[in-house]
Amino acid sequence: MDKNDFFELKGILEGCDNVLILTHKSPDGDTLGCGFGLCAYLRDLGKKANVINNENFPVRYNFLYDGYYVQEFEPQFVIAVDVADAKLLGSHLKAYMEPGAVDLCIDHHISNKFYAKKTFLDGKASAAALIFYEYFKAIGYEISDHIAMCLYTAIATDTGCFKYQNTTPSAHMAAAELMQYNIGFETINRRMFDVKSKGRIKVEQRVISNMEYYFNDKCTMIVITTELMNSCGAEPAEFEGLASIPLEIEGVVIGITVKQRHENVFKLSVRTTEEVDASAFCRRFGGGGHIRAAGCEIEGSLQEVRLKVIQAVAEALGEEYDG
Ligand SMILES: [Mn+2]
Repeated sequence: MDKNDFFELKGILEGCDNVLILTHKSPDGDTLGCGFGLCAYLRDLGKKANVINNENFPVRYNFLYDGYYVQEFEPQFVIAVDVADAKLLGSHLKAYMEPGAVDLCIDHHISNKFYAKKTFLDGKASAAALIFYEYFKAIGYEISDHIAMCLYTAIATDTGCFKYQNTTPSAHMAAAELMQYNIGFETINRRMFDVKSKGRIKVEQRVISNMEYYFNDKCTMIVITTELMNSCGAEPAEFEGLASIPLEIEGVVIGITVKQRHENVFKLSVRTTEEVDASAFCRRFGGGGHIRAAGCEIEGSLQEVRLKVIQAVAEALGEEYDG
């Protein structure tokens, strides 16, 4: 995106009113940071705007919506932030999945489906929030501490605290400038990356104690059955993002998380180090993704699924496996 794009975007945002800002389902720091940051900006311009999501806003991000209140108005303009596909809006927002229902989309996913009437896409941005950061800079808008906090949180979370492959010098530079505002970055990072709920610790405890090891510990697998989920007494959200755990063990080249969806349907999340292509691995089962992180769904009983997966791992590692 260049100066002309930002100038065009400025025209659109200054020209609209009664704005509905849509965030994606299972909302993360980027979609919420962009949503509440944009909302604060539009309200500062004297416009009415609300942020909506498929579900309640997660409590762990409550500092992003501290002081936020819903305004009364008839929506005239709909903006989706960090939403690559209208389907990702979630079932409660079905009305906005219709073609032409979203006026503007601001996003950074190269997989964007161009479902909105107008899309501003920067596939190189580590987070959609970087587009807003560059935009505010380009138009000379003085952001508040709150907006700085929203953007920082979005960039930090989408880059896994500046650790993931998608982290860029631009992300670091934006974060460095945002740190100069009163945002409490230390508290944000502690809350986003270090603190876990009691329920979550219980889940991790169960999952780690049941971890399965294969092929001289080069492959680790965790299995999350419905029965385990019910017996932990934890919230569904506390079972998210477990896929990185199998790869935390030294020497592991492929880490697999098997999660029961239905009686005979299991969802696989595969994480790998340099040696194995996760995307190719998941394509065998009709899935896909990135080279280090991919997913697929396999049908069958847990025993059948486990066997299929271990056989596929054996092939990927060039090992022998006779069941
Ligand atoms: Mn994002």
